[in-house]
Amino acid sequence: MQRGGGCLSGLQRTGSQIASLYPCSNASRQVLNLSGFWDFRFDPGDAGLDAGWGAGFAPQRPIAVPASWNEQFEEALDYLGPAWYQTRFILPWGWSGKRVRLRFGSVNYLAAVWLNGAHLGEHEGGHLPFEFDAAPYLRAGENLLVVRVEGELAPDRVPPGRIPPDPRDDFPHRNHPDTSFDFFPFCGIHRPVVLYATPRDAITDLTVRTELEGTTGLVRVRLDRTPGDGATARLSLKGHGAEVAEEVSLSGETAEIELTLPDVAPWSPEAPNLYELAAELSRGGEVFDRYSLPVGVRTVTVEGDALLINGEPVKLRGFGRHEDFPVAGRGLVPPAVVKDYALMRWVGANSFRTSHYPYSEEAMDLADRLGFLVIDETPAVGLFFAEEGLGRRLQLCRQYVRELVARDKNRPAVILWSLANEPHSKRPGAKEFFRELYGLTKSLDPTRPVTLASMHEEADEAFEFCDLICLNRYFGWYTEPGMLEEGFARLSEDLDAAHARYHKPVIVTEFGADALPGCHSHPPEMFTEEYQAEMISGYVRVLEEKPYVAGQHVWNLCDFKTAQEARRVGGMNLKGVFTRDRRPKLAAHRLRQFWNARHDEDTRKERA
Ligand code: GCB
Repeated sequence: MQRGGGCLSGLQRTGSQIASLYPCSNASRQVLNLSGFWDFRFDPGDAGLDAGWGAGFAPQRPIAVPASWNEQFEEALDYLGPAWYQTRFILPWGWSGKRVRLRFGSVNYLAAVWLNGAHLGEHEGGHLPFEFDAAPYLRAGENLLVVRVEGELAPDRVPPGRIPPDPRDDFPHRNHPDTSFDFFPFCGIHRPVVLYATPRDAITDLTVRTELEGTTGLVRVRLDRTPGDGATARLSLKGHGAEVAEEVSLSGETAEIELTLPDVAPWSPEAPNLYELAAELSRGGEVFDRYSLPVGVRTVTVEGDALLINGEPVKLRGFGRHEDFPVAGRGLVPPAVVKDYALMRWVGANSFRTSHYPYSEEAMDLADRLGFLVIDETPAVGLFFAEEGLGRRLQLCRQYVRELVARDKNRPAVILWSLANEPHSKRPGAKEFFRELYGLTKSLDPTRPVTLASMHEEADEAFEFCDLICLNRYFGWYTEPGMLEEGFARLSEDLDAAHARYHKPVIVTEFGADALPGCHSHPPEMFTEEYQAEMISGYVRVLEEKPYVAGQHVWNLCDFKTAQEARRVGGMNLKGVFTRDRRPKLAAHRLRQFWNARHDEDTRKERA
């Protein structure tokens, strides 16, 4: 299929707004989920804008929302847009006069949105939510929502693609589609689209920060609301046999309230205790808006060589992962979310990194409930620092940090922000770039350590702006191929050197080997299940010996789809310890032996 150019220059650029609180239904709020089968059409000649498809178009075929389009239609695997979606819905009874917002969980990569022919605006970047004020454009009865999606790869986008080859490189690395990263650039509406109604006078945000003082939990909450007349804000925390509440009168748009929980039940991976925080706004004794949020009381700190949760050192054991599932692509598949947590539990993992972009809010909710520790990563993967387009890439990264922190700031499971994966940060511009992103992240959330994952063996200037350092390592695979013992020795030396250079805790955020399921050899050879199992076991042994290593994340939980290239059999990265359809390879069993003491302990607790 031919590719379209994809430029929205003909449109007035009106931005979307940052989305924070996940929409909910209660006595003052309602949600209309628009997931389902929408009308769809490809637009390879990019004719839709001039033809006015924003006001509605002649449908070509149905498509499932949420899901990527690439695996739903066989001729569209590597088609990256533009494409058009539309759906009709009836405005629920009683919504006129309310504050109504249209919220997208994730559209990859560029979304332009029309409601009843009016252009609401655009959003750039996948994996993060955005929303629009829909109220002025809604009609009683039937409404038409149209979305144009475009996912072309370009050097000034993040993540970037189609990067001009370096003329000094005499054997340039080629892949198709031409990504700067190693996962398939799936396109489409990937997470639920909802319309939600609140009163006009409404709570717009809650920011929760927790501290522990001995056995007492302190919960500081900032409440934001729409501009309005004076009101009373009441906050209560309930759970684990306790209920505490505070009230303040509110004349402006924010209130700061502190709640104290004596004998708190802290949140931890072993006991992911959650309290229900209920916020209410009232006037004259009548409650007119309310919102509830699960809250886990816990602290995260870095001290010397250790990462501490609630003052206790923790060692992360887990995986880098992908949102990737047959047919749905990068679209939300709730049963796969449940399954992946079950597989991680089965292996004995306590953590994962949202490599290489933020995962769905639905998946993050489960991490909070199940007690997984999460390194929450922005979509900044494959960054390069050539001058051209650098300003734009920085602007996008800043936007992603703001959107990510707004979305996930209240989650106890999120213990670290990761600013990027494997930036090509040896260029001079990289240092200032990360100084700025680190400063921004700390200003938005001073409570969590900040990091990024690097592939560099020599000094990485970007680590100057990290509270702990994350290394991706493939000795015995990309280097020392077929020579496991040499690989383990280099790993050991490399880690000691990195620790001596930075004096910060180290997390090895990637290590692993491709294994074709069912391919065996003795002695172990590359691409066999034995080689993968031996390599992972050898790494775990080295990592367990280093006191400053605060975490080990195997790459990857499951095999995943990627761009086609000579190293990737069948367009797949086969470093999963489970297959793409979630069957274990030898390495999964081997890891379980290493990590299962923890798993058995968890199972005993669950059964008790
Ligand atoms: C890496 C990247 C990851 C790749 C992996 C690999 O360093 O961070 O995205 O998939 O290596 O398998 O090559």
